[in-house]
Amino acid sequence: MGKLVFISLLVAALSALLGERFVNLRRRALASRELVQNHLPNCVTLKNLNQGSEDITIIRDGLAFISTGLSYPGMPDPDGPGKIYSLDLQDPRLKPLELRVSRNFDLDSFNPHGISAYVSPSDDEIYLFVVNHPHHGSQVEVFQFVEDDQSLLHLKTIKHELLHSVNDIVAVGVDSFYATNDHYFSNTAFTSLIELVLAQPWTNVVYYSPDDVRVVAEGYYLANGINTSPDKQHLYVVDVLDHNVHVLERKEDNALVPVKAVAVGSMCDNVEVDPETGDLWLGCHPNGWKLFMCDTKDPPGSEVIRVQNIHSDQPEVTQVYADDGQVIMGSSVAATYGGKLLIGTVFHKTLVCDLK
Ligand SMILES: [Ca+2]
Ligand SMILES: [Ca+2]
Repeated sequence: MGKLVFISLLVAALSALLGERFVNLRRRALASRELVQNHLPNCVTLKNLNQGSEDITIIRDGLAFISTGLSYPGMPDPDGPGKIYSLDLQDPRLKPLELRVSRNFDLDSFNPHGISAYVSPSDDEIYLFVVNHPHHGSQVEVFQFVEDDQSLLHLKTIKHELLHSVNDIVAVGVDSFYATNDHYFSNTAFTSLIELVLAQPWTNVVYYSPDDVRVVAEGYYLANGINTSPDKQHLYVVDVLDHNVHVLERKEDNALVPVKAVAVGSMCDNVEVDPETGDLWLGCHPNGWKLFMCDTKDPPGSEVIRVQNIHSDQPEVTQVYADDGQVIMGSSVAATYGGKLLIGTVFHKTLVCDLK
């Protein structure tokens, strides 16, 4: 059965069963609006990164890590297994490099999703935490980045029943992190669709360390991107379906206390934080319905939103880039360094633009 036929039947059945309530839920879940083009100068697509770049993170000196080749229920499948690339934003050639991975790791089933880099303050070693969905499961891989030969040394795989549907992750130590679960059930195309149309606040944030794993925040419709403030005292959790960034305070025992929610007016996905200014950069989906349908004749657009002064009484929310899908479809992440903006997508190209 075609995707459109199946969805139409499901929507008709749920409308009959739930009436007005379902219509309201669906409106919120797949909010759509017309997009006015808002382009930036000197945009170019990055070589070899046209099968998605779901998550990107930039560490010191403009070194970016990029996850590519995500296979996710309901989205177009990539040609082969996923990969991790690095990109030196100080090098004007802007050439992404595929990172080699140590032999003890199963590359054939590698399906990387959210990523987070942790630079150890004691020895400056760089650890890359990668959400992985081999065979559509859910686990976290911890790698050490070996800069000299641009490779990743696989250190360990972390699995836990609370990490059942992980979307994104933020490392807070060499073996500790916070992660979002984007579904209540395990993530399959069917449960994904059911949860999307029912739009219930069933998803959560989990804290993980080797001797302490627990749910530390919950009540999100679809928890997605997660990151910390530069001083690591606050966490930002992006809920795609309620169109908010949730600000939480991090306690000594790693518990989280909700502070406030900041409306961003779009279905935002991953969040990167500028280490100098503390600004939040969000890759967002302006039209959830089009993203879900993935029809290249009526493509999903892309939108980048910046939030400044998020801890003040009046955070400034600005749209920095918007495209109707002719240039780039399904933006999931945005990250900046040195006046450049990198835009990654769930299954399409990767763009780099000048901010001015
Ligand atoms: Ca991330
Ligand atoms: Ca995400």
